[in-house]
Amino acid sequence: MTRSTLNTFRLYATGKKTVPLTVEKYPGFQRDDKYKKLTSTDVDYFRSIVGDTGLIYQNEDDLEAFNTDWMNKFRGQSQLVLKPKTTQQVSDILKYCNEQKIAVVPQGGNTGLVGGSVPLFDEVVVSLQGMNQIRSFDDVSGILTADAGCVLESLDNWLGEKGFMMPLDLGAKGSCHIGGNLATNAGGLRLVRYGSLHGTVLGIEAVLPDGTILDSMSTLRKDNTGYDLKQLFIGSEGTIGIITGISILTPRRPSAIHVALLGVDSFEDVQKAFKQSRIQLSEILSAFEYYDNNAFQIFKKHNDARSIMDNEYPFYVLIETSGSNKDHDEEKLNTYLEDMMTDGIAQDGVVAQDESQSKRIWGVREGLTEALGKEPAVYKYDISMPVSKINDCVLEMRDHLEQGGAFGKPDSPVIDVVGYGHVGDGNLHLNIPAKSADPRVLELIEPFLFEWVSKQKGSISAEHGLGISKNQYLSYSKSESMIKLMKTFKSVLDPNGILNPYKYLPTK
Ligand code: FAD
Ligand code: 2HG
Ligand code: ZN
Repeated sequence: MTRSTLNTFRLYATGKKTVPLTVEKYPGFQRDDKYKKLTSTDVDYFRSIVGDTGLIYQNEDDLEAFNTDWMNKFRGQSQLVLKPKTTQQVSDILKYCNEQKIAVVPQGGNTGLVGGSVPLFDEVVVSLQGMNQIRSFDDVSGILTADAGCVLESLDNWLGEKGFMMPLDLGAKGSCHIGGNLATNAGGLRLVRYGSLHGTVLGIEAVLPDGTILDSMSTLRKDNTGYDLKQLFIGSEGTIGIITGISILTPRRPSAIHVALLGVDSFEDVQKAFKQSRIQLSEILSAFEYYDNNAFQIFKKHNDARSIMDNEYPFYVLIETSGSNKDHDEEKLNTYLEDMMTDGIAQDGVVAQDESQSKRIWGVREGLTEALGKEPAVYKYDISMPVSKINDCVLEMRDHLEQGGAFGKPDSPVIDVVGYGHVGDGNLHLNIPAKSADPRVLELIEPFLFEWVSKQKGSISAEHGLGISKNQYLSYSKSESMIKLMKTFKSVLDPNGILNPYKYLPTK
């Protein structure tokens, strides 16, 4: 690929950092000329659909938040954001874009971590933030239907008043949309208990690129009639349709929640603690998370963290139980913790005594992403593998970077290699903070890491998706014939390739 035609290195000042354009930072992308450049006639047409207040056009200040991703790592150049309020408006927009061959980026809460939610060039952003109404709730079955633009935390709070909860939870809950969660097949902190969205989502409403409204808003738990088309949209990252509505099975909100933190000496012991938690806590276990001490040091660097424990340990394990009988759950958790300490598996253990202590314990785990984001640069990997390999991956990456001369000395470009994640799901978040975004560091990490993951028969993207960060590496996790079939699906559903171009599937 040739270098982008935009030759001037434009910098754009956001709140804290200066974010270069993605196409300047990662040369090699080129705008595909098959996509039409916007004209004033197009903008007038869109205005006729969404009205004056439903669009942002050529206003750099207002466009900035839609062009720049959460990490301040990717920045596109869209001149137009559309904010439809109804499914029909989404349909009218896509129909026109398809006819005119105007490229589109669907956007939810823009908290994605793989650059999928922002444009590269001048793609039109279709933001779902104006579609945020709850449609129905059945308190017998616990089935919720809602617009795709509802914020996850708002849905959870709304359900909370009715004694229910959302079956997924993540650090970005205050901003991410349920539609974005489906589009990325987000996993999060409680997947170990409530399972993946492939199981809890019962139906979707989506608009295809040609404007067809696919109404599959089933509220049935059982429905074996034909191909389960909704599954194709879960994790499709805005490449085959815009999700406008969702139907989801929500569990009862547990009345007794307990949170504990363990200090552990080795990853072997983290695994032992996990194995035992499934035996002793079994049906009340709702989260089993870990972070290493290096990750904790980065958290402390950026937070005024009062210590939860007196000493520090190589690894920390966060355990949450959710049940309906406080005394019973407390007894189970205390016995488990006592056993962990007696058996020498945990060196220390703390159980939160009230909600504020629970929040403090969760705050460290959930705050790691934000803390790492405050480092000058961070290479972020979201991979899955057998649980036993999780820490090997961190250690081997440290060695590899050290041998490559990028880590271990005061003047090394890499600050640290840290690991944390969802142990219960075999999901490691490997983060490598660095003094700057340095191509030599990136060349050392990739494809070394993907080869390593592939050897373990793991996945190069466990829960964050592919976006623009991982699409070229898909073959490390999927066979040639699977990728070919994926490309066939894409071309059938989006023959003009207008939806989220340059991303998700390999372009090379
Ligand atoms: P966006 O970022 O706006 O979009 C993500 C992708 O989905 C893009 O490709 C976009 O085009 C597409 N998309 C969005 N909405 C739609 C729609 N309605 N129809 C079709 N396509 C659409 N992820 C996890 O899996 N687990 C975690 O624990 C987790 N924790 C996080 C913690 C923090 C602090 C942050 C910042 C992110 C975290 N994430 C996590 C990543 C991110 O929050 C999730 O991927 C989330 O599901 C994205 O939702 P969103 O609404 O922000 O989508
Ligand atoms: C989490 O589990 C998120 O906290 C973000 O998936 C992971 O920061 C990351 O790499
Ligand atoms: Zn995660």
